[in-house]
Parts: sequence; structure tokens; C-alpha cells
Amino acid sequence: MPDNVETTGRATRVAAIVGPYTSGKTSLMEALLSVSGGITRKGSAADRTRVGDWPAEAKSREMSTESVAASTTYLDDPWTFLDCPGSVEFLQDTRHALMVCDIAVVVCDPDPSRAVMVSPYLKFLDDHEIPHLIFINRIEHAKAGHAEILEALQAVSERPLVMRQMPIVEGEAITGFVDLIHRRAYQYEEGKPSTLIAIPAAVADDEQGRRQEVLESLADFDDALMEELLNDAEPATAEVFASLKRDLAANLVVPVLFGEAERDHGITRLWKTLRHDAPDAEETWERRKAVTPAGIAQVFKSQHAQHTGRLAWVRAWGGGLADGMTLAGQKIGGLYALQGGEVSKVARVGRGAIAAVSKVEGARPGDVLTEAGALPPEDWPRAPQALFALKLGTVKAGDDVKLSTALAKLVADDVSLAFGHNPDTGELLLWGMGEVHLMNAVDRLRTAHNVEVKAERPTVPFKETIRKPCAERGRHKRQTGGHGQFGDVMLEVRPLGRGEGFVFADRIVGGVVPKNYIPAVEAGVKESLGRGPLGFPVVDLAVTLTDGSYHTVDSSEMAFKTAAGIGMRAALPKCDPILLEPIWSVSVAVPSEWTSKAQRALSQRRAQILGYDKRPGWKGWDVIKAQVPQMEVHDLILELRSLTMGVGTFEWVFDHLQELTGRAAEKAIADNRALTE
Ligand SMILES: Nc1nc2c(ncn2[C@@H]2O[C@H](COP(=O)(O)OP(=O)(O)OP(=O)(O)O)[C@@H](O)[C@H]2O)c(=O)[nH]1
Ligand SMILES: [Mg+2]
Repeated sequence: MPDNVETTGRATRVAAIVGPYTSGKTSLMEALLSVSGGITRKGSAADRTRVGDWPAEAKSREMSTESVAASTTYLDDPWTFLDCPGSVEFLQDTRHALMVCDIAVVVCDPDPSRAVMVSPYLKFLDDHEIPHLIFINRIEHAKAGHAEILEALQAVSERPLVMRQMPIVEGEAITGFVDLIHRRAYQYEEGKPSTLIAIPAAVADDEQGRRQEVLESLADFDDALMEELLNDAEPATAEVFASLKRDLAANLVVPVLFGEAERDHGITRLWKTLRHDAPDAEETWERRKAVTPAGIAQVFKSQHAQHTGRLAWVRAWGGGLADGMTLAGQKIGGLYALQGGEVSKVARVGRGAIAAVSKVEGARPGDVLTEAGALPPEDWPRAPQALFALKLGTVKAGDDVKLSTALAKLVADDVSLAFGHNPDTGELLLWGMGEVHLMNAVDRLRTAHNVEVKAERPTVPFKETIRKPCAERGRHKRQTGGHGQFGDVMLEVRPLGRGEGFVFADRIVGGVVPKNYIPAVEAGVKESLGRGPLGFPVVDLAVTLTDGSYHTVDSSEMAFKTAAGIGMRAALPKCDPILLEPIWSVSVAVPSEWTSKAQRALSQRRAQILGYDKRPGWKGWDVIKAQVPQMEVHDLILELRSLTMGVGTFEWVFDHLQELTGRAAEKAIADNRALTE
């Protein structure tokens, strides 16, 4: 395994491979490793035997579920790739990988209708000014012409796209490409590097025009080049490359390449682009000013594994890392190189390398580690709001503590996961980005932490309230041998407005209920509100203690508390109780082509749509504002994603409780009875 110690004096460069699901990222990494000689034989996508096909959960789900690192050298330069998951449910892991890379390769399909799927990536890359290029994969299965695909991609990119290549098409097939800067044509060969050919006459005219477009895009950021173009001078190739390299590093333009990962087509071209144009670790470090100069390494991921304990994945920003060194005031337990699923102990790694360290307690993704401490940088992406929850329960009795410990470890490794007990229902909820994300976490609980759990749809925290006032007496009298029990209260109950909560007061005169028993009455009333006549917590009502009586010997706090409970249980059913359901305020974000479909989906979920507008900062996206019953939000994200090729999303906040009547209310009441009685 390459240990990433520099052989050419250059620091390791890191490229993150990102993009929509199944666009071919893992296959592309395999092709890059194979073409560079990093692996001698390519693994298969069908059998999931590629370097990036890891861990076990990813193999069984037939999708990447977390970033996977693999290193190689290309023409003696050390490189590490981070093959990132395409599912938006694992986007946070991808974002973290992007934050430490020198360049991102955005892999996409050659299908204009799917171009929108890259927009969440491009937006993030632009927001963080991360240099990136686009690799259009499966070019031989293109659904449209090259120009049409580029137009669709340009529509979702804020930055101008610079086409590096144009395809050579013979009949239906793409047989090679012309490099528009070198002005060289290559013919794809099966299982071999492409061969250099003369530019075919059929594409020569087109080539002129497209090359001109490339030069004009670059000239927009390069006065000297602009001058030459205006004077009809032919710029030197070296000058064009220098211009491209500068613009790429500054994230002013986005080069576009294409190929076929499964057949290694276009991979050498991609390698050369990476080698010549990707910024160095030092440049990246400089660009990311948020990072402290004393920083040695930056954590971007952590992972709990049974044999190594918690490993923090880091990028070595400083002069490299050595086993036994001190990071964040702690002597590291071990230094590891990562190659797909292989984790192997190494003595040192060079500048810019990706490595894992153990026993650096408390280090969280984003932390820049110095010898003495850990500093969180300002620009690190915050954890996204969770969009989907499942209720967890242990399968084996007595596993509860083990489950909480395991969950704490799991959420420490994945900031887009959260867990906690719902205060209303008492259920243990696991929150995350979607169903696959959560089921993957459930799998990890079993495989990495040895806890078997079942996951189910959580109960909606309904409440109930009353619509009519009434007054009832609560009397508790018991004579059992010596000391008896006596409490007697008259309670007036009346409804309050939504959100006003619970108010207790007394109008006792003449000490008919002694002062020292009144708090016990209030406690008894409160306790009775835990479960009202419909079976849910009761809210938004006022209870006043108006009258009562006591016994000098037999009265006690306990007796008054019990009497209050009796009074409330008699009163509430007569107060016309009604169910309240929680309503969330949601902002649904979708590309505008799907705005009306998303609105329809919301309406079918009993949403009240408040309107829609452009999504600020997002080209071609809308935000729909609506109020939606929480019950209907449960799997909203799943529907939104299936409507929008996976990119639609929403933000939410609890808004208010709203009366629920009719069939839906009856069902909620019956379901709750079945669950709790
Ligand atoms: N025809 C063709 N198929 C490809 C190519 N690249 C990938 N595939 C196929 O597309 C499927 C998905 O490829 P992956 O490399 O796993 O895609 P991915 O982008 O890593 O997927 P996720 O990480 O799960 O988002 C596999 O069946 C590959 O064999 C290609 O260049 N040509
Ligand atoms: Mg993959």
C-alpha cells in the first residue's frame, strides 16, 4: 500500500469524487487507480469488489454510504482520492470530504434532464470556493448531444463551464475526443490507452468554434489573453494552460471532461488535468484562511471500529505526521494509512496526506489540530437539520444502556444523526436525513456496536384540549382503621386560547381549603393533565380551585392531590374535549420545474400552502412555504426526493397545535388506545 510519503518532493494532493447517486464515482476511482498502476486489476461493480466498495453496509445496499479513501501515485506524484457517497442522505460526509480536498471531481450522467442533480454539489463548491471540474461519465451512453448536455449543466452552474474536450462521433458511437487546448485527437482503444490520431476532417470545423469558446471563457478573466483574441493572434498553449490553472484554483471556471469509467476511456486525460491543474496542498491551505497557521492536521471524519477504537481521519496540512506524535495535547495511539477497507499502521505520512489517527479523544470533524489543542474553523459546514425520524427499541431486554452508549458513539461519528427521547411520547427517536441513512445507522448499531434494534414509525405527539367550561367536585374520603384520608375540592375548568398552556389559580376564602394544601391540589390537577379523556396530554386550559372542605385530622397533601385528580377526571369529559395535532411550518425547496408537483404533493398531505418564491442563492430553484400536519411530514422527504430526482428538500419548525376532528382524529385516538392500554 502506498504510504503517501512524497517521492517527488510534492505534497500529496487530494481529490474528492462527488456527484449524484450511481453516476459512476466508485467506478471512476477504480479507473483512476487502475490507470495509474495503483491497482493491478480492476474490481467489478456488479460484485462490489472495487476499492471504493466498502464498508459491508455499502456493499449490501449496493450504494456508497460513506467516503472511502484510496491512494496512488501518478507519474511519481502522490494522490489520494476520496470516493464520496452520491445519496443526498449521506451528503454531510461528502461535504466534510470536500472541505479538505484540493479539487473536486463532480461526476455526472450525460443526460440533460439529470443535470439538476449536480446543483446541490455545485452550490456547495461555489459557496466554499472549492476548485472543481465536471466529469461526464458514461459518455458512450449519452442521451443527447454534447452541446445540449453542456447547456443543461451550465444552467445549474454559477461559474462558466469550460469544455476541455469534444467528442468524435462516428454514426451513433463516440470513438474518441479532441483535446480543445492541446488540439490533439485521440481514439479510444479497448483495454489500452487511447491513441493519438489526426483531427478527423468531419470535426475540424466544429473544433475551431469550440476552441474559440474555450479561449473566450478564459479571456474573460485574463486581459492578456483577451488582447490576443481581439488581435486574432493564436495564444501559446502554455499560456492557455496557465490561465486555466489560475482560474480553476480561484474557482472562476469549471473545466468539463468526459469519458467512460468502466472502460477507462478519458481517464488518462482526466489524470493529466488533475496533475497539471489541481492546486497543491499549500495553495489549498492558503485559500482556506479559516485554518490556523499552527495547524498540523484537520479532522474531517471519525469512525468507530471494533479493532482500532475510534479513528479520526485527518488531512496532514503541516509537515506530515509520524506515529507517536502529539496532537491536541494527546499522544496518538497509532497512525494509519487507508486504502478502501484496509487500515494499516504506518510510521509516517507526508505533507498533504490523508491518514487516520487513534486516541485523539474529543476531536470532531472540522477541528484543526495543533500539538496543543483543537480549534474549530469558522467555515466548517454545520450539521443539517434532520428530516426523518424512526422510533428505536431494543430487541433484547436489558440492552437499553448499551443502546444509548452505542448511539452516542454513532452520532459522534455522524453529525447528521441525532437521538433523544421525545418528551411527549417518551419514545427513543433517531433522527437523520432519510430512511436509508437511518437504516444504515441501525445496521451499524448491529455490526459495529453489537446492539440489535427494531426501528418503527414514531408516534405523533398529539395533545388534547377542551372547548367548554364546567365545574366539578372532587371528593376523596377513606376511613381505614386509625387515620383516615379526606380531601374535598371544587374545580372550575375553562378553555384557554391556543398556546396559552396551563394556568392554575384559587379563589379560596376563609381557609375552606387550608393554604398548605393548595399546592397539592395544583399537583393533582397537573398530574391529571398527563392523560386526558382522549388519551393524550391536555393543554390550553385554566383550572381554578373555588371551594372545598377539610378535616383537621384526616386531611393531608396526598388526600387533596387525590381529590383534585378525581375532580379533573370527572370534569374533563364534560368539557367537550378535542384532539390537537402539531402543525409544522415547512419550507420546501425544489428546482422550479417541480414546484407545482411539490405543491400538489403538499396539498394531498393536508398542507396549507402559504405561497412560493425563488430560493435565495439557488439558480432555478423555488421555495414553497406551507403549514403541514406533523403526521404528514413523517415521510414527506421520501416523496419529495422521488419527485425531484433526489434533490428536493425542506426545512421545518414546529408552529402550532390545531384542532383535529373526524376520521383522522378517531383513528389517532384508537391507535393510541391500542398502543397504551
Ligand atoms: N456503462 C457504464 N456504466 C458505468 C460506468 N461507470 C459506472 N457504471 C455503472 O453504474 C453503476 C453505478 O456505478 P458506481 O460507480 O457504483 O456509482 P457511484 O456514483 O459510485 O454510486 P453511489 O456512490 O452509490 O452514488 C454500476 O453498475 C457501474 O457498473 C461507465 O462508465 N459506463
Ligand atoms: Mg460510489
